[in-house]
Amino acid sequence: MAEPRPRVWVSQPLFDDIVERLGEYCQVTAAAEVAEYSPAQIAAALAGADGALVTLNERIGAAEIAAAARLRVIANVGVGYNNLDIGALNAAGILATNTPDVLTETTADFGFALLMATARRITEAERWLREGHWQQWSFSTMLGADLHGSTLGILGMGRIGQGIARRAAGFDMRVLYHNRSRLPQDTERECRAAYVGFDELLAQSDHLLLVLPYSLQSHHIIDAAALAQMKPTATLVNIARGGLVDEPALADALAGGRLAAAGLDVYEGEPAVIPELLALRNVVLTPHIASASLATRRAMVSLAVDNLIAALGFGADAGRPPTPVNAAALAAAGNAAIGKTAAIKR
Ligand code: 8YV
Repeated sequence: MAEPRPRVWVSQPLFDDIVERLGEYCQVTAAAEVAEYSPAQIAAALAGADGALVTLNERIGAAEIAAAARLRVIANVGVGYNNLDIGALNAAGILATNTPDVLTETTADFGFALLMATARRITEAERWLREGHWQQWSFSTMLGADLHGSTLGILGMGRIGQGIARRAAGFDMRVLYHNRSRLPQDTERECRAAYVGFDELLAQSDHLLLVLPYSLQSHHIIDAAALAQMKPTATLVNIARGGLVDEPALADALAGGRLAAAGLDVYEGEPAVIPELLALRNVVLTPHIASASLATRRAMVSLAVDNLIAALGFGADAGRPPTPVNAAALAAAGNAAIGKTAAIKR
């Protein structure tokens, strides 16, 4: 008798024509509508699955995989994977994959767009105009901050941070960065970026962009004390994860004139945004869309599908998913054949 085909759960509607590729190898259960799941619903969906394709909406930890005896791989559609408890997945021998690289340039574009909208008050100005406040042209309307000639600080200098630094050169900005580890000198030269300590980054930046992964260590890295070290004329832009910022402290600094403006694409309790931020005029708020160009979102789903197919042992890359997250940890634990082959490929 033929082996039963692996079962795969797709948690949200993605692009049908791309997700369809899974059907060649797997039995697919895909959400027909955007869904918000309780932990119990996620656990139930994973219980009979061999693989899952999920987004940042689905938080998966020990409880959600406790009954998932067959589960071998979770393919996350996104480069950030703080929705997954990697320790719990390691312990259960489950591979996680993410979608780096394919979203780098699109996300860096957006970081710059949000920075410009924030510094030059673009959305605030439009709102003001639409509300009928523009009665007469005036020299002092919507005065903002320049990008050219200013100092751009980048906190988190991975692929996306480097993409932003490369763009900043076109605006004649001085670029400073802080990162867990310093970049090789040739990369620093290519990005025209200088490494500084965290405190110096805060103190010197005219515009500070957050592009670092969220973890327990980076939780509220921008808190009241960090904000107090920034220039009162500075702008803060967050395209990484909401949990990096203490949002009430940010709202307080913005309301009190201790920070000029903020551009936020991500929120600690998203999709909820705290009322203190919603009430402010000097904040640009977007709904977590930094990677949302059609081409890039399609590429992300396609890479996640490739990961899933390969991790389940099919296709040209069988056993070697292109972008594993915890393959090395699984291999070190001698836990999964997938882990070993994927680690070698990386
Ligand atoms: C994704 C993101 O849209 O890649 C990331 O980490 O935050 C976004 O680009 C999101 O993860 C979708 O699940």
